[in-house]
Amino acid sequence: MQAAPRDAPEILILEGLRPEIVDHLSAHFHAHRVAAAGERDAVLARAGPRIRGVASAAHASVDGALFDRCPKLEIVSNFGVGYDNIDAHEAARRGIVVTNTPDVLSDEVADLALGLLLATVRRIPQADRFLREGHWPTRNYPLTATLRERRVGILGLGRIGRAIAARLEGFGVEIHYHGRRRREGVPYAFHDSLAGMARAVDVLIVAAPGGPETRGIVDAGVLEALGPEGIVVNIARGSLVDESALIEALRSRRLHGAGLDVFANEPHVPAALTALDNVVLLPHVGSGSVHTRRMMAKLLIDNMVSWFSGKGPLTPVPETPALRSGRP
Ligand code: 8YV
Repeated sequence: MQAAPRDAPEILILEGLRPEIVDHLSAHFHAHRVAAAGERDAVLARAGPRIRGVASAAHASVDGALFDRCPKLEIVSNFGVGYDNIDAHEAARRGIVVTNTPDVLSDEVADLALGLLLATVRRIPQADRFLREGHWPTRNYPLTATLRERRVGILGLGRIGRAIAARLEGFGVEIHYHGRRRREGVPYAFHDSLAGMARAVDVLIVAAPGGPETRGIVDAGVLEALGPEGIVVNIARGSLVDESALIEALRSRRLHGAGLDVFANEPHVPAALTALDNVVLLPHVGSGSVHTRRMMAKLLIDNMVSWFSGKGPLTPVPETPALRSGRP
């Protein structure tokens, strides 16, 4: 791997980024790597005052404490479309640009959402286990619930939500959505309250951003409103769902099932959840194909390179002021 030019900016690569990304960034920049959270302090003590860029990923928090230690920081480039790990308002207040990786992962995550939905409704992993355990010669696999005649509500009709809706159209289900605002030119039923949508549907797909505004909004009341045939699929962030209420609803069969790719305290998943038979659980793999992770890595690096070549960031988050982002 080529070495960075002598006058290249110094950057910090936070925990959780894969070695290929570290190698690529190291070819463009003088990179200081924090391989595990415990190393952060020592790396910042050594290099913090010279750091101009930060590369981050989902579980690495980027906040005022980090900004204080990197007074020359200009840009935070995040690996992932979700950036609830970053205090983007505080970054904006300090004139620091934040970028994420939108669009390149929407189709991949939407594919997985549909996979999780089908796996949950038709109990695909459970059927696979049944066959492997040798039960088929002695009895038939029990009949399952169906996607037929279901009404699906999408929480958050952003890029990923729309990609999910486009796929759902092919499944012949009724599509509803709830979000901060009604989307123009969208043929799906809009609900101005989440509880209202939950009463109208029996599948809830969570596709809205994490962060303080959405914390715990899928609460006991919403789960109750979905009803005993209700299914929850979450490919967004675990923080949106009251996990204890979800476990209780699933355990008491007041909710039929759940397909979860994300959890409140990743990578730790409560034993109360793994003990249940009416859930399909994945280790946060929504965007996790070789193809899509490569595209996300490229966009993280391109944002950083573009910024330091004076061309502005490619995909700044909405909190980043237009002036700093180079947008008109
Ligand atoms: C990544 C994600 O797994 O894009 C996101 O918001 O959650 C996922 O695509 C994650 O960001 C990896 O750090």
